[in-house]
Amino acid sequence: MADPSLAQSTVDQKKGLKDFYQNYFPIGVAVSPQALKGPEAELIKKHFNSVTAENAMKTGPIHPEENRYNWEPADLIVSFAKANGMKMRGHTLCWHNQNPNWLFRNAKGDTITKDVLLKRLKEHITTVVTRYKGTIYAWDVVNEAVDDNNNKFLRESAWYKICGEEYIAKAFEYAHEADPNAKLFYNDYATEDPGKRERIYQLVKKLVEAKVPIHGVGLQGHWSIYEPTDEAIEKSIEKFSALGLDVQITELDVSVYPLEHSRRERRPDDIDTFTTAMDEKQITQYRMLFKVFRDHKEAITGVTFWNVSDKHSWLDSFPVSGRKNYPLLFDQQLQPKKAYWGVITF
Ligand code: HAH
Repeated sequence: MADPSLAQSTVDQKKGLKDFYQNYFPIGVAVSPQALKGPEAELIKKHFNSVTAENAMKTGPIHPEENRYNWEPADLIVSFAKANGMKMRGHTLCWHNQNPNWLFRNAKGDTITKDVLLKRLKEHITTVVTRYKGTIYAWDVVNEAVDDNNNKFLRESAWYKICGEEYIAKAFEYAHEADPNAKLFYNDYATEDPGKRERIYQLVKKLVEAKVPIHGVGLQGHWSIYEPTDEAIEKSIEKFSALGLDVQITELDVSVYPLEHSRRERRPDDIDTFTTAMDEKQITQYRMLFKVFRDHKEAITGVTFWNVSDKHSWLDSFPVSGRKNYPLLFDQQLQPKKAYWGVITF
């Protein structure tokens, strides 16, 4: 392949990612309210036509106490999206992580019953979805409910332990009641792993057959320069799409390290400089990914990056805290990387 950065001298510099992809799908980005000021805001406006709150709409941050919602950070992001004519995806209504302490317990500190938990879920979903009705066009309703272990099915989260499988269908029903026009997604990672893909498929198929209001599957897309292959991703896109569901890539980033899914301490051999070899592999991987996405544009209704630039990404602290990562298309100075030119030349 010719050096994609050569494109730099030939393409219209005013165009951003979203413009190169206008005939394909919206290009989104996960943001914090801080990213909506200064140079990052300019970068976001130039390149993206959809936004997601990285954290601000998760249950812990937005609903810290039973009778108190913390709307401000989420509202700031929603206003930014509106002011700039961008679409907005909601993330996320029901997850095993980043929940407030009060959610699963009563005043005495005992675990609550299924009845009470489903009431809380309904109240939470109704309140949040209603507030952003008409603005948020798609919601990640349930995030990561499926277990990573091939011998298990659903993750043994507090949701599952208290309610059993039913909480999943209920979450979709509550969201649909609150905003019948919103597109409702089941969202998960490692969707290209054969075992996990099959388990997610079984779950989603069951929901579709039971006429639960689910409209799409989100493939998070936390990938790496080493994996997955194009065949694995195509298989996932085609399999979920065949259920009549929209498919979105909801949390895209391409780590420069092999994938690991559990937290661990940094080791002396965890060198974290961005090498030329990583750069080269990242160009190839990003080009491959976007080719697959373009080839499946009939199935794919959105591609969202998880963070703006290498200046800051959640992968700087996960799974290895303190190990710098370089997973995005813009570098630490917010300049397009070689992989960027690779993605926009096709
Ligand atoms: C995602 N989990 C979450 O959906 C998102 O809300 C968060 O901000 C970052 C990542 C991904 C994940 C993983 O790749 C491996 C293990 C657990 C979770």
